[in-house]
Amino acid sequence: AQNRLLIKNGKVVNGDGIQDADVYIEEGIIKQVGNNLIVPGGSRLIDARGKYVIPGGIDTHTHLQLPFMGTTTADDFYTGTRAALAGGTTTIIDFVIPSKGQSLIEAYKQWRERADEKVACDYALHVAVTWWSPEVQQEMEELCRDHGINSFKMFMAYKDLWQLDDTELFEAFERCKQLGAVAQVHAENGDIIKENCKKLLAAGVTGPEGHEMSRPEEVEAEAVNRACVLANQVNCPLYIVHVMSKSAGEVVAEKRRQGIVVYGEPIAASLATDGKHYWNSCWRHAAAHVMGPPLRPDSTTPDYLMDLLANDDLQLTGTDHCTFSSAQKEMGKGDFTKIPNGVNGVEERMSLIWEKGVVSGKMDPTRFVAVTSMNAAKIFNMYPKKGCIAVGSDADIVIWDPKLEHTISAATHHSAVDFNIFEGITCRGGPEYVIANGRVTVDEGQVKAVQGYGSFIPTSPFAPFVYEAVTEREKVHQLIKVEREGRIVAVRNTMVPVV
Ligand code: DUC
Ligand code: ZN
Ligand code: ZN
Repeated sequence: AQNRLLIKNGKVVNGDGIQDADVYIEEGIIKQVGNNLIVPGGSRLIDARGKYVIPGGIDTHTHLQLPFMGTTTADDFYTGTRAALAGGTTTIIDFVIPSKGQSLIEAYKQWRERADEKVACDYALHVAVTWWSPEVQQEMEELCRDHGINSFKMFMAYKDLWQLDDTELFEAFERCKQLGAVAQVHAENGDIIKENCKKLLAAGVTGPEGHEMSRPEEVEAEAVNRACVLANQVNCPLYIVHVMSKSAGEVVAEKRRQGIVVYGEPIAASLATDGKHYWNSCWRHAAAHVMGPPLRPDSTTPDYLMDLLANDDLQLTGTDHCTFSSAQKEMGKGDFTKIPNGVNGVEERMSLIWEKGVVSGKMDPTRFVAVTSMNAAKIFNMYPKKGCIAVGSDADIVIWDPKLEHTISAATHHSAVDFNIFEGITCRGGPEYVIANGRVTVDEGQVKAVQGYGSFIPTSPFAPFVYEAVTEREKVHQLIKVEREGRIVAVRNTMVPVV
């Protein structure tokens, strides 16, 4: 009976519509959606009258158990996924980050080992490309073919650690294009950041405010623009992670208007708080907000990004959940460049977007589902297994109570970190039940996460993995030459049907 669940009388919301319907779940899968369902006896009944029945959230961007800046994040794959479930997120996508020179496959296996035994909800992985060589290119193909990876993230910042230069970015985008993988970028100009940091420290600016001053928003916008230009040279669709500023969001919107395929991911932090905190007189408070790219001192930024998200100039949301305790943040006392970069959000994202997106009147519940779940599932090729409530989909479902009121606080959150950057924000709307793979993991508000219950969700690239076409419908990537009046006027990568 534990495996059978009937959710009655709710409003079922998908990214493309709302219906009054009941949902019947068996063995972790949605078996029926409709009215007057005939279901076996002994099923548990949940009454969702007056509530929304929505697909579990997908957080496109987390860093759990990440070794970074001389320490390791406070949340591991258990506490992080437990916090995710508590907030209505049932799938996370974490980043494998190989160290410079490390085999990507080896790093991938490390992440799988860390995560598999701990995750309380399902997870997928992106792989970061932190250095560039023929071996890396080979391993990218292997990861796509054999290991369920369909996205790669390149860093334009963190010089001397993870940053790629423009030639490497160009080649990496070309490789993603060939593989049909999603190319993601952390868009900030790492060269400028490094120079600005030196100048600020020399001038005696050592506090957390120096972090923002060293990388103002034009440093982000320039990199977003450059990434779009580079990716467009090889016809590669592009995904901008953590869109943090108005000007970065504007670049994405403008490029899309020009017909460039680019997706923008604002995060809980950029949608719900701002960079004024870096000037807070309490060092610990200010340092807690240090993340890369930084939050913006312009306090109109969150509302602006929410508008772009509502009208589809930006498409989906993550959190960059990457937590460090106050003691860990202290490592940067006296030198802001040593403050471990990262903030929380995996638990708060859904409620914050509901409060500041839906309750504010900017978006309706279907758009909320699109930007918190469906679009992520589509872009990372997990749809319709994830991202919707439909027969055959995974039973990842949240009963969302618009009347539930909750004030965010470090005293009550589920993350292992001792600070919450959203402290004191009241959200009207939240998860009453969270069902992950058919299991009730939040039950009338009580969190019942189980370590190791989640599994790895392999994702495959969109382009077929075939270089020798077998059927007419298969496509390969080829260099095409465009000739006009006997002269070559363009040489580009493109997808052409093979006959
Ligand atoms: N930014 C962060 O704040 N933390 C992890 C890595 C990153 O790019
Ligand atoms: Zn990043
Ligand atoms: Zn990140």
